[in-house]
Amino acid sequence: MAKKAPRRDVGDEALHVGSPKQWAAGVPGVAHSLEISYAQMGVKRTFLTLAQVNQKNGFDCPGCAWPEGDHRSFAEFCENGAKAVAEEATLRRVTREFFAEHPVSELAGRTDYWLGQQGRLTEPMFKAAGSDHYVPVSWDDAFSLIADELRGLDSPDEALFYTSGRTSNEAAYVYQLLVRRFGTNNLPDCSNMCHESSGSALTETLGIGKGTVLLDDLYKSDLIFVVGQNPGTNHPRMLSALEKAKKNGARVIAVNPLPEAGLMRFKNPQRPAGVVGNGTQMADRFLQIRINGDLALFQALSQRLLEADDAAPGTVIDRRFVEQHTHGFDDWEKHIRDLDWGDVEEATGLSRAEIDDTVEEVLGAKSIIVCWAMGLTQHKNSVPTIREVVNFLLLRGNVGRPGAGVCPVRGHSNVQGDRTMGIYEKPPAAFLDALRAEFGFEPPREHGHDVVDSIRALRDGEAKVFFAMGGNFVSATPDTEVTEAALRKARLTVQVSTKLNRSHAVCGEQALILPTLGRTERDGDRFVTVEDSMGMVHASRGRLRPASPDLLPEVAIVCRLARKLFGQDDIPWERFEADYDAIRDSIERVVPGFDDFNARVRRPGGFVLPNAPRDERRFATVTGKANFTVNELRVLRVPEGRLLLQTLRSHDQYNTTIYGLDDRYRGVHKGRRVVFVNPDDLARLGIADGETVDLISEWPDGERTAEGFRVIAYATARGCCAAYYPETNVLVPLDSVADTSNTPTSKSIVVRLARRVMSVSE
Ligand SMILES: Nc1nc2c(c(=O)[nH]1)N[C@H]1C(S)=C(S)[C@@H](COP(=O)(O)OP(=O)(O)OC[C@H]3O[C@@H](n4cnc5c(=O)[nH]c(N)nc54)[C@H](O)[C@@H]3O)O[C@H]1N2
Ligand SMILES: Nc1nc2c(c(=O)[nH]1)N[C@H]1C(S)=C(S)[C@@H](COP(=O)(O)OP(=O)(O)OC[C@H]3O[C@@H](n4cnc5c(=O)[nH]c(N)nc54)[C@H](O)[C@@H]3O)O[C@H]1N2
Ligand SMILES: [Mo]
Repeated sequence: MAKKAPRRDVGDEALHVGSPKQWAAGVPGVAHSLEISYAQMGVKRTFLTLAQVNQKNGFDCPGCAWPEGDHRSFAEFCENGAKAVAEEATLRRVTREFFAEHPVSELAGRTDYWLGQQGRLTEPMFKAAGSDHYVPVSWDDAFSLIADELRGLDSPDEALFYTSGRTSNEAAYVYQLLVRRFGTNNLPDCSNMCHESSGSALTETLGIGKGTVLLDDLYKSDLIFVVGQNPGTNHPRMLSALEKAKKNGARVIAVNPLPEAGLMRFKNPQRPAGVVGNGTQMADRFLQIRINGDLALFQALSQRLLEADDAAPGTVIDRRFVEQHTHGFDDWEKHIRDLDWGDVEEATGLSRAEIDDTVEEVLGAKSIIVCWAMGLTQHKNSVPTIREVVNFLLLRGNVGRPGAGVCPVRGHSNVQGDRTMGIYEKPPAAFLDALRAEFGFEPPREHGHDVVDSIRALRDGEAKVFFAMGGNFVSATPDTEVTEAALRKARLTVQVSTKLNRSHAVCGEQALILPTLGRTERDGDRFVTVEDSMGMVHASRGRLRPASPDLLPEVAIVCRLARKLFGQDDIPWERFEADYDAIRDSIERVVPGFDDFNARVRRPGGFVLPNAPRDERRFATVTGKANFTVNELRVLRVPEGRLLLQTLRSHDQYNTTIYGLDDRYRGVHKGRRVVFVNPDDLARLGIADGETVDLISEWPDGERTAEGFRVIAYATARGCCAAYYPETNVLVPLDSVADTSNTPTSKSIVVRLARRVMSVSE
């Protein structure tokens, strides 16, 4: 069966391709974000709002999870943070009249961009079975409907409760409580598609599913690897931190198939000197790796380090650390010494000289940090790859001391906090025990469904109710057609959302839209808390008037639904809704590390969660030590005439929210259906820059096609290509996932480019 993505894109007729930029941020960045902000919310509101971002008494930027520094400048945000804020603080509104005018079937044919541009949701809406329209519904009726459907299920496991990573700690905590009180661990979250591979690998090897460095470590480090990450677009404030690290003497090595603008040069918009002038050269070394070559690269680096230690025994390997704190070194060493260099060169596309020069840098560095994001986590072998990064660091004792460690750079602004609060389909027994002790009910022990398994359960009719706390499940997940059909089979889908998106249009038989407050908006006199990528917990207080008087905060939505669902209950839902301090007191008793939560989070800047590997070189693994692991190098060989495709973000998008149709740094304007290919590959394939092609992936169950992409000759690594997500999600089958973490393989898909014969109508 051939699966094709329906063409929903507009505006590509105007597509224009210029030359890519060598540097990121600076004047065009600020000007561009202000343009988007003015259009969404006018000049006055723009300045009032942006002045609050990431200030100590303001709200946490809904952009990314990069931590705030201690010394905040007046405008502690970046171009893309400003766009995320503008998207939420927009003055545009989606009203009941809008839904009367636009049937669901029509909305399903619109692009993610068009849907997002319609503005903020304003009141609860309901689509009845068989109807093609959403109509207004009262909050009370909405909760009754959900409670009735949930109670009518044969088993609590027939319901799925998704979370996207913007949800606050308080909302996440009461949400997982409701779900477990109801009786299931079906808590899939965006992490399953994001850093799950990091969590799996780090828990096994270091005993914690998070990073082990603080901002200060970056400033003390000698050498920072930035692997599989595009911070210029996705974590712009990280560039300021790297700039400061470099001032203190650090060197930066970028490992990426693409020469991303921010990694090459950076002009800091926070400083006058950054706005003019040439900016800072970011990467001292750029390893243009082939997609999926990172496991081989880190094995090669480690092998060279072992050899260097042979030549000068005791000078390279941190023997004391290895002996005292690690397990499995001998087996790993034996395995690495057998490394096949032919395989390394084929997998990485790098020369031996490039690797040797990198080893020289490693030998000269007393402390090393490896940062990474989606370029490492979304492959079949992602977990082994990240384990190999850990091996490389352990060898020289680069964990648990200043300036050294692992730094998975998280995506959504509170995705890490949500996991800490128990949003996890495989909760540890200790967490469930603590919940039982706190609330006196027996939480379910059986593991629940993650994202991919949730889609299978819907597809196979095993799940019937789908509830989403934020996000855009339909557009974020792989195998678009399979997933859309699966969601449409649900008896009820419920979306708690700020903005209109595709998951409202591709919905169950019955569907509810529950509009909620965003980060920027006032929630009475209450504040919420979030945890950033480095385990700092701090308060976030919205200041803007809510987009509509009919919005409820996420906490209230959960607590009111719980009261309908459970009736008389021992859990104080009403109190939780009114008083977030009461929620935080409960978190303090259930989640380790939150002692004196209410007092400490009120201190400016908040507090840092304990981190055993970082703080005491203690590793809570099965062996009680940090584990060296043996990982097979299997070169991902691409058949003749095919390329390895990665799906990534443009500069003008936040995941499935499309801010605009430009990708300025890569020279793309007014369109998104483009594929970046190395010119040598184009010559080999006989395809010219500017031609239109279909992207086709071939699988045992048939081909999948994403139609109509303009080819751009681009300096990506040979044999590789890149196109934007979510347009390309159709190419990844549900079963193509990372081993262990079950994360869709969005970064390594074998595709063929098929030249398109334009029909007259196009
Ligand atoms: N403005 C903005 N900010 C965001 C987001 C957004 O959409 N917009 N999304 C947020 C979220 S949820 C997340 S998870 C993060 C995502 O942050 P990133 O991970 O930076 O996002 P991607 O665009 O997926 O970029 C992947 C990068 O990895 C590289 N890469 C791909 N494959 C490989 C490989 O095999 N090896 C190596 N070494 N590199 C590879 C790509 O060339 C690209 O530079 O950003 C967060 N912040
Ligand atoms: N092919 C491919 N697929 C991918 C990826 C990839 O790189 N390639 N990346 C994956 C990654 S890393 C991630 S994290 C997922 C993202 O998956 P999701 O988190 O599900 O998607 P988002 O686009 O971030 O969700 C946007 C929607 O969230 C809602 N929203 C925004 N703020 C709030 C809020 O404060 N509260 C509530 N309740 N709702 C809010 C808005 O309605 C908005 O439409 O996608 C994954 N999918
Ligand atoms: Mo993410």
